[in-house]
Amino acid sequence: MSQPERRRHFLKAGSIAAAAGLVGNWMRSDAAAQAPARTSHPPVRDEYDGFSRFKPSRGNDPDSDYYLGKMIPGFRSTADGPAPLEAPDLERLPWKMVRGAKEFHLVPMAVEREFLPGYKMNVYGFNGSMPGPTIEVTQGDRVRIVVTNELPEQTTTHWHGFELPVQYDGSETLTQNPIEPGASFVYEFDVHEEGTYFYHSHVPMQEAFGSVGWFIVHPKKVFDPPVDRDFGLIFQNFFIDSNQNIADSWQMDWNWHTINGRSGPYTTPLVVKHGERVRVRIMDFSPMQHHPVHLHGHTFWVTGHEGARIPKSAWVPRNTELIGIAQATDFEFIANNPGDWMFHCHMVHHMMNHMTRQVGPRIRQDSSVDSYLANLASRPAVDAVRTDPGFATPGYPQEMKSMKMPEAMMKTIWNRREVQGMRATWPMSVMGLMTTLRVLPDDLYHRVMETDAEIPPGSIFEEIVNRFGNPADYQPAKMGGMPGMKM
Ligand SMILES: [Cu+2]
Repeated sequence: MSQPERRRHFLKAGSIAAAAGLVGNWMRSDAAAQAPARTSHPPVRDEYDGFSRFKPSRGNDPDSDYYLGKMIPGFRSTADGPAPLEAPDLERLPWKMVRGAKEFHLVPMAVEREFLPGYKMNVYGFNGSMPGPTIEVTQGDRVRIVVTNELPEQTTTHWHGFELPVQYDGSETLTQNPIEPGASFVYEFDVHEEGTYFYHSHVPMQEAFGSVGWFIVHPKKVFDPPVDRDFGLIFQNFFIDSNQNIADSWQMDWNWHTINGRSGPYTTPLVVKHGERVRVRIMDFSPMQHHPVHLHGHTFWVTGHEGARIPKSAWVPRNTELIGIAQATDFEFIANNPGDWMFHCHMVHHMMNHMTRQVGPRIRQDSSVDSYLANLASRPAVDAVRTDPGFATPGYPQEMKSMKMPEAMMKTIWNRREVQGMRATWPMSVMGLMTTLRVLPDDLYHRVMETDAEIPPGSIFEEIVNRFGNPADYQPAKMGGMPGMKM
């Protein structure tokens, strides 16, 4: 059993009684059942200078601390300490206190990472994972990181952004000798800073191969207002030829794109409760590409780059933020708009997987674009079963076709708690550097994340439309005519 399966199995026994009760509520259509229940949160003020945490709103006075939810407190109290980082699909690196330092063991190694179900790619990572496991400490900690090289070649590990004694900086040959295969090197330093950092190999080709991981430092004094949820997403690009499963780090082009080591639609949605204060930390560890990261349905504040939260007077409201290579950006928003929202890099080639198989000539060989433009009725037919006829300039139309999504792949994509109740067709549009932000009222959050109730595709989304949208204009998902898609 995978970890999510074990969790579902474990939860099943305890949730049968609760689920039976929920089904009753679920089927009712009276006003009381429709009202969002917020019983699991302590009471908070819903309105601040015209900004409601439970209504999408541009707010009122732009000079107000509460404009666009800027300083709207979360449900979490500062006394609870900082929210732990959630990096979907990545583990946290355990530590033990040894001689006054938090001691971590990090192992650079070759890793097989399943970008999509059935697409197992050979890359470099740490401790069996690409990206590596998250190091999470508190400002003021002393850390000792024992790095044992299990790569077939020399390496060093760099602690990106830290102000530390130079002999621990991990710059190969500049500050230390390379760590030979099988050998270890011990890094030890005090962590003065706070914020969003990461570690990576300092050998360029190893970086291009994926050797990176989060190094998150929580501030000693919790920021006010604290966030309820704290997510970390690492964006990466690879070139992996159509008949290969080994990344080619010499290429100047990139056809596979991952967030925390998975490509959409296998990226795991960020699921939050309606009204929560959410921080997302995004880091671009692509070899050669910047990413304009765009969130639908919300306006977020850019609250920091690399280090800790910057003064609120310097926060900038955005819908899209360009994140450069090796840069980390933090943003915060109030999840005040229920729904399943696209959250993605806006570069079109980054919104697809393995695009060499998906567009243009491979499915429309021998079709002339010119003749189509001269006569729009003569649209060339799509041949989705044609196999790799070669490269030519893509023609019209430009709709992506023939991404193979066999039944086993679809089952794996759907067999995750976080996607339950999304529209049946959602996997067709969430690809490459794309994921989803799900903002759910408390009762629906409970149903998706904390019970093992049967949740039909589309049911949670439809319920949100019923409560917050206009059900008369809602279009249920059409399941016919999608190539390769069997559900
Ligand atoms: Cu991009």
